[in-house]
Amino acid sequence: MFFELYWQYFVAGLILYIIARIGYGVYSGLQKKKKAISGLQKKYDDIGRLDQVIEEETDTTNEEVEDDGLTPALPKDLKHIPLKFEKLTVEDSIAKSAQFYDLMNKRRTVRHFSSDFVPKEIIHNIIKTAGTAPSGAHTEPWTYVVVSCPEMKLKIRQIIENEEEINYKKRMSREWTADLKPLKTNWVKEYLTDAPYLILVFKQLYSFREDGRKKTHYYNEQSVSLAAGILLTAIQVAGLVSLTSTPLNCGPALRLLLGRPNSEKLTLLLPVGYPAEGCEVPDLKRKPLEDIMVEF
Ligand code: IYR
Repeated sequence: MFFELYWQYFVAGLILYIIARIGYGVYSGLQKKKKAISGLQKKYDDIGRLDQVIEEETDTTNEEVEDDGLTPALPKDLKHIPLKFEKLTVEDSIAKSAQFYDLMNKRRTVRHFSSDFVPKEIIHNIIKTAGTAPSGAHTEPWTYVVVSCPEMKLKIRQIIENEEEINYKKRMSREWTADLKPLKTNWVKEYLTDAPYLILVFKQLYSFREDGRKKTHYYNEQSVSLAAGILLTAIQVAGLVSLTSTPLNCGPALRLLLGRPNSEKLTLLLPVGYPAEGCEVPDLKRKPLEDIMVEF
């Protein structure tokens, strides 16, 4: 038979094939390792170069640093001054924190406003207070647009009611509208023309320095959220009420109406003033401390 006659050749062929496969495996493994090593080498080289760049950029004795595009947005020689801090006694600290909690615990979201006059000075103080919020690299990425002009308030109301009707009827899920039922909200927003002031909070995604270069606003979302918390607190301290609203799909139209640039996005709209006579709010309960805090 053919196989009986030539079996030695078959066996030799098979052995050669196995040796070739093993050889190729070893070779390609070595190639892969070589590639990985040269990748790592490149990475280290890049890090080395980066270190060198950082070193050069931070070398303040080098005058050319001014033109390299890495000059900080804040003054390079910004002074550091002693902190103004008055230490309270423990008793005062306990009393003040408890009093402040009582005041803030009375804060309620109000949907029915009176049109009673509120002096502008109060609104200015409130916004100055919001402007004390911390921000990423002290970029202060916020613009507060205060609207008291009745025609402008009406235009804002029209934009919002048109969109909110579509939101309630089409865009919001059935679960969402069901969850809002107990709060008795809908797309009719009388407060937008009743309240003496509307404060629209815009977050600035970026801005420009005096020399026209772009200024990055790090953590603008968090910075504006922190400022909004302080804004609500200042409104409460001033004895006024507000409603934290986030008009869905109205941002671009309101931004254009109010002449704000493309670099700004509407984050919140708050009517601010006094509550309407006989104003009611939902009887909501707040979570107790043990449900919102975990201690170690
Ligand atoms: N923006 C709508 C819907 C709305 C959504 C939530 I979440 C609320 O807590 C309340 C309302 C409105 O202002 O009616």
